[in-house]
Amino acid sequence: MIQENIEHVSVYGVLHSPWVQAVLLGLHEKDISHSVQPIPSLSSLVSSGLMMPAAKINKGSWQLDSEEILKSIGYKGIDKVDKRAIFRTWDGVLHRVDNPFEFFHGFSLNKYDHPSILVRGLSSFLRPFITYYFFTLISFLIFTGKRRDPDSFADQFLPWERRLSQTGSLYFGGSSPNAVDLQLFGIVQCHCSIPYAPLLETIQSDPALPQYREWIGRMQEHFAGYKHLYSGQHFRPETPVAQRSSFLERVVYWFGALFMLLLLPITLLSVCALALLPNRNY
Ligand SMILES: N[C@@H](CCC(=O)N[C@@H](CS)C(=O)NCC(=O)O)C(=O)O
Repeated sequence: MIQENIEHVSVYGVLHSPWVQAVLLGLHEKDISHSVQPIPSLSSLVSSGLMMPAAKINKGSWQLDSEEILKSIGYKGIDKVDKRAIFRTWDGVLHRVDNPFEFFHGFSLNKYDHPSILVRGLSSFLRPFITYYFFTLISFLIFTGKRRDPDSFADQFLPWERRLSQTGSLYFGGSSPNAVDLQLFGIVQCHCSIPYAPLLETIQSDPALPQYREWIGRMQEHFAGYKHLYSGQHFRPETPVAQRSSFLERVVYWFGALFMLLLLPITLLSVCALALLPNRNY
């Protein structure tokens, strides 16, 4: 349901999540004042663990699910067939833990604005917990056989390639992006933020995907002023790199990561307890 008179939206989430990206792209496009926090509020932690994105419109309650959040800020919903086809383009993302250092490094670079240096410092120290959580979750999904690589990573993009050629539209939403564009482009940001080379190279150069690359270029132009664009380094037209944390914030992040490693049994117990909360849809 569309929410009227939106003054400010608080978003909890990590910039490597496609669904968080979709929400942030929507807020940017609608020019809605918003802030992003990498650590959930206590109420959202208790009700839905570390599930992201969560958004709070004005002073309302925390709401989950990117599509629902996008609907609240004025986008139309996505039909079931499209949803499944969007989700398929996520294949390959579980490879991001192949190199644990790259995974933690990617998270350490995330930039979160907050006027207070104390809050920024504390969130840099606590953020590694979220990284441990996702590292464990993804490793668990791999361990339980959820990662099955296709013969070609191009296949997952073909329905969208065909749609662009058949309609001749600039965007999946027609003359302007809709929620489908935002979720698909959110997944592109996800693939580019901690890249898995075979997958990224497929999107960049597979001869079966010319329209999809053109669409990525158009989206990059459309979202030129967006602060969290990771694809701009990998696709034309080149756009500025997503904002990065300061050196000091990174030092605090790695200090936090080391501290939690020294407390590994406690870190793992907390990660598992949070992973057992409901609302997961893998
Ligand atoms: N359908 C949801 C998917 C959200 C989702 O899967 N979020 C992942 C991050 S990409 C998450 O928070 N997982 C944590 C968990 O499952 O506990 C949406 O569109 O928001």
